[in-house]
Amino acid sequence: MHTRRFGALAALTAAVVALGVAEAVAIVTGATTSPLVSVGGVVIDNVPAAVKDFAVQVFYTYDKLALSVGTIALLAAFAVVVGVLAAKREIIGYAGIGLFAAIGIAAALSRHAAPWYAFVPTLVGALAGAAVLRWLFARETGYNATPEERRAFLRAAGYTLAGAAVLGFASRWWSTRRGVEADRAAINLPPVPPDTAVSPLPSEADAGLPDLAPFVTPNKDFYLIDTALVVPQLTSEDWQLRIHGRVEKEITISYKELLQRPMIERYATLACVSNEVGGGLIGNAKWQGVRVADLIREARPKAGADQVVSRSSDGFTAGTPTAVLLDGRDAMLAIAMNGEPLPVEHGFPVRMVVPGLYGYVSATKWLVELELTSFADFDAYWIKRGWAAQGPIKTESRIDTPRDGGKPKAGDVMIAGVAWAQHRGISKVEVRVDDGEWQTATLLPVPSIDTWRQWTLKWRATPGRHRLTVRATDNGGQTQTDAVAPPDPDGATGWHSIEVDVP
Ligand SMILES: Nc1nc2c(c(=O)[nH]1)N[C@H]1C(S)=C(S)[C@@H](COP(=O)(O)O)O[C@H]1N2
Ligand SMILES: [Mo]
Repeated sequence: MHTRRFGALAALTAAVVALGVAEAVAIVTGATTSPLVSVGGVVIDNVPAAVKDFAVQVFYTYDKLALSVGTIALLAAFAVVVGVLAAKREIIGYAGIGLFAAIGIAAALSRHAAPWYAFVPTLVGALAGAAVLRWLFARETGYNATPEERRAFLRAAGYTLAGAAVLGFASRWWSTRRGVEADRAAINLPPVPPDTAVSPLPSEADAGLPDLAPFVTPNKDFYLIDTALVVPQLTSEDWQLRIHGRVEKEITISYKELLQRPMIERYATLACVSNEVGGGLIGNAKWQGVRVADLIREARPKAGADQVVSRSSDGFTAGTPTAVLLDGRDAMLAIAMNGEPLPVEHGFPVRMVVPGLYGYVSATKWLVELELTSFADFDAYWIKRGWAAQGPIKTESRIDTPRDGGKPKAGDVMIAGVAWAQHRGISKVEVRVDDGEWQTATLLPVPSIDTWRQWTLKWRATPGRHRLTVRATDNGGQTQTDAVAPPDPDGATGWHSIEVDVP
């Protein structure tokens, strides 16, 4: 007979040992075989879209951390309940561990491209957890223990718990930061021939104002959106791309072979369909890579193959119109971002970049497959979850400075921001102060129609509260609509508007 408090402590220790050992074993078998990662992945792929959008909005890209913390908290609560029951009947403890193992194993085996041995980390972890539970229960002398015995026992349990937690975190850190970072650091990017390289940016492309998004977004500041609970670890050695499906000729290409193909370099602005009006899920980078169109033509698509599904190593998919990839725009398999090999979290070793389309229908990171199919035959990841199959980027603009709620001094104030309509280009940006006339802003130069464009407008600010509103017009003459729409299903619309208080 044991106390409830003892039962809870013993079960908690067993749970931490189980998870820590599973993480350590997962180093050998691959991160996605870990119970925490695979259960988290199942949750990410199956939560209702509304809950996920809410989480993305609340936690931005920290939603994964929130998910991990939430999962661990839930597990701890589960362990405590099981432990309390097990204090009366020890067998309940093993039943609880068995349930935990069944869920972990089912999740691990269900993940994309799961190896047959994906059950091993959870199984070994569960056995270790059960052994610890037995050990703790056997050592505890229950109600008759002397205070010394009790303290000695608590110490033993505490050390076990702490040791397992450290083992788990160290393993996680090791498995996500080793190999692939070293591989990435050793990559020598092939030179880009002058005729397909970008010309140096004119210094006037960037007004360089405080708070204004720089024309080129540094990699460390570039927004991150993906469904991967742990960043897929894919070395350039392991990487290969398979082009298959409705093609005359299937193609498989290695990283080495990819690097030997003609290289192009382009500036292109990526945007997320989930970006709210005025939001920050957009960034501009210089990409280096290989034209997708050349590879697709070599594979010779069959009639009716109107969709190219790009698939990542973790099973994410995006569906891009074949016609868009072949229409002459600089769609590429990117290997470098702003002059360095793709950062691991941005898709190392290879990702797609397609100017003009939102990321969810084009920008697949950790790319391993291009499958020619049709829109009628296959719905990609976000399409299954209700988002639009076609995702051209909408014409939008944003005020970066002054800031919303800012207090600029009366007199000359520089209003500035960015406007974008990728692959159509921006022809005009207008700003309105309160209910005044639309005033035409100065447009800064851009290297192509595939990037955002900075704009500036000098304003003689007068004391009081003012509302500033911006709207852009693309090269097709379409002015950004004022109709307010949420991101779901194909991108937010409306005018960005801010308020300032001029003292
Ligand atoms: N493998 C994979 N690629 C992906 C995604 C993903 O979830 N998994 N998300 C897409 C979405 S929705 C966007 S907006 C872009 C974001 O790219 P970034 O994280 O490099 O900014 O990646 C795209 N590529
Ligand atoms: Mo996105």
